[in-house]
Amino acid sequence: MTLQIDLARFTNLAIEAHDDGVWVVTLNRPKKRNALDIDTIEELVDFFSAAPRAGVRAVVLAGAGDHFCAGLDLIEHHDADRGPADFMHVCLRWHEAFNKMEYGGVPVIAALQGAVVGGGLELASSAHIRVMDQTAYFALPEGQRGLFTGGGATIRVTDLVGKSRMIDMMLTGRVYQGQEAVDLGLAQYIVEGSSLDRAMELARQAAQNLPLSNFAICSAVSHMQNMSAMDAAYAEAVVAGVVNTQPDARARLAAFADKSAARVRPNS
Ligand code: 1HE
Repeated sequence: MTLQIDLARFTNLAIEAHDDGVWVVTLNRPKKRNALDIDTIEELVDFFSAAPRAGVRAVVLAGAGDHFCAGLDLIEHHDADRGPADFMHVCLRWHEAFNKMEYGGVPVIAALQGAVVGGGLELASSAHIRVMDQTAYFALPEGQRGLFTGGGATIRVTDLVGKSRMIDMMLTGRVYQGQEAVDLGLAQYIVEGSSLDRAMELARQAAQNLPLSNFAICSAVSHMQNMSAMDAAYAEAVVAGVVNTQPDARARLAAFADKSAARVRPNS
């Protein structure tokens, strides 16, 4: 049974479903530079919990306005004057949302522009593919604000750029942008025009894969990073046993055998 997602529930996220199974999820508080408040995180948890069972074939995650996301809502955090346990629980909800994205099995492609900073970078690094435009820039200003990362940067940003660069970003507020950001792994694509257009193309491409293949690509790879090499190899064999024998794959294999399927060629 396919789960229905009630779009009327969402106010901080603008959500559009397209016929090809690509859903566009837009952080929609541009006046606040899409800062992540409690309600936005809860909406991300709701959407990404439901997406794998709602027929969503790929998600483009975008931010409205000139900036993708300014990170933690610093005004809400200031006004709430939270204690340690309260903020620990805030962070655990961020992890819930971002883990659902990374491990949910639905491809998530982030379309980035302007500031991708603090928690905004933690959010972007939970996507499977990041596309940046020429205005996008990445930073971890937590150190300067008297804060520390709480939404997974110690794991995901370190994974992208390495421990020393991550520590440098936090200690000095270093900003990465342009081709250098791609070379470091903060984004996989940089475009002259709109990152949203390119992200949509990539999402449509990914949405043509069989859902079970995408499920494995977008959850098994992440899970295997957390395992020993021996266990990961075992898990890979089990996942491949299920995915590579799926009945829906037979038509694709038959098309290769009868030479009607596209061949893999170098870029022209
Ligand atoms: C905000 C936020 C925010 C903007 N929380 N309200 N993140 C940061 O340290 C980044 C903080 N933000 C900025 O550095 C800048 O706002 C931007 C580079 C993102 C955009 O600059 P600009 O000139 O376009 O906008 P602005 O004038 O600074 O802000 C416009 C409005 O957005 C203003 O509100 P207004 O009601 O006065 O109009 C700002 O207050 C509001 N705004 N950013 C709340 N972050 C789980 S731990 C994660 C820890 C972190 O993420 S720390 C990093 C926090």
